[in-house]
Amino acid sequence: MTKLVIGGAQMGPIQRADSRALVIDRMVALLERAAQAGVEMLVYPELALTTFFPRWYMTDPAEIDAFFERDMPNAATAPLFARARELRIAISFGYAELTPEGRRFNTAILTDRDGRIVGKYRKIHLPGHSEYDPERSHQHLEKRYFEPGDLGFPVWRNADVVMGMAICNDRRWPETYRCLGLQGVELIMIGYNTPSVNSQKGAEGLEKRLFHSDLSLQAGAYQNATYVVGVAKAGLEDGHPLIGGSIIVDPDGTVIARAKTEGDELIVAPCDFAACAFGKTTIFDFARHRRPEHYGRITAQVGATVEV
Ligand code: CDT
Repeated sequence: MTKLVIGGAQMGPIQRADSRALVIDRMVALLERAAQAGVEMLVYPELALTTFFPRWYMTDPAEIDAFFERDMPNAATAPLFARARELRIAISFGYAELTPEGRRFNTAILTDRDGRIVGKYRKIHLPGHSEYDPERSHQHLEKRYFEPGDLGFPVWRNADVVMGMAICNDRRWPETYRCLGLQGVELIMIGYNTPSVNSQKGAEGLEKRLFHSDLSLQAGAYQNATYVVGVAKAGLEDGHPLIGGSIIVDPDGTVIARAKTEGDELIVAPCDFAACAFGKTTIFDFARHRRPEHYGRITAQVGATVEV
């Protein structure tokens, strides 16, 4: 069975004025540190190339387009792909995708260890709202700038491991992990940008925000007997705080690496994918224990209905 050293490249804040070149330099620096640590698969955050722009209400298409990538790789990201290929490190990172047809997605790509893109995922669970909301302490306009992903939850065999991706809010939904689990996933990579403040519940506090992140990632790992890597973009972006708390979780649900800062920081864990087999063949042996004949509501219904 395969062993792979997995890294999480937590990124500190990216200010609105920061250029793509500056961000790529930081990503390459993290890649170099990862190579020193023997990392073979490195995971970067959601929307890794820009600030978390859905916090701003924008109407000017040119202003919005400036945050999106039309091609991947492109001139700005080429040095990252080239260095990853030289170092033989597979990478995944998130970015805002503008397709040739003018569609906009919150996207993550996956490369193999030769720097070729082998996978693409488009975020399915888009949180927030689409119009300016004066009731909130800050805006979260993902529903304004993106459409829901149209690629489902695919997996890829990469470096001999069954890998899947999800993005930020997807990590709070058990459906995400189970769709991947049903394809035998062994490593789920999830980048995130999570505001440190709940815009609708200011008293919630940072500790609870971090707890909910851990809870979701650990439950997803345990219940599907898979490694999960959650990687933050963290810190103060133009006065708006984002949580850190990047972690690597083993298939038992145990945290085996954790970031300590809210800055650019590498977390590393040697992962033995043989460890996925126990859960997948015992308590979470889906073929023996699942009862899909009772799960119809999961796909037939969106909101909860009270029928009693
Ligand atoms: N980026 C992202 O998906 N963030 C959400 C914040 C939700 S609050 C509207 C998250 O789930 O962390």
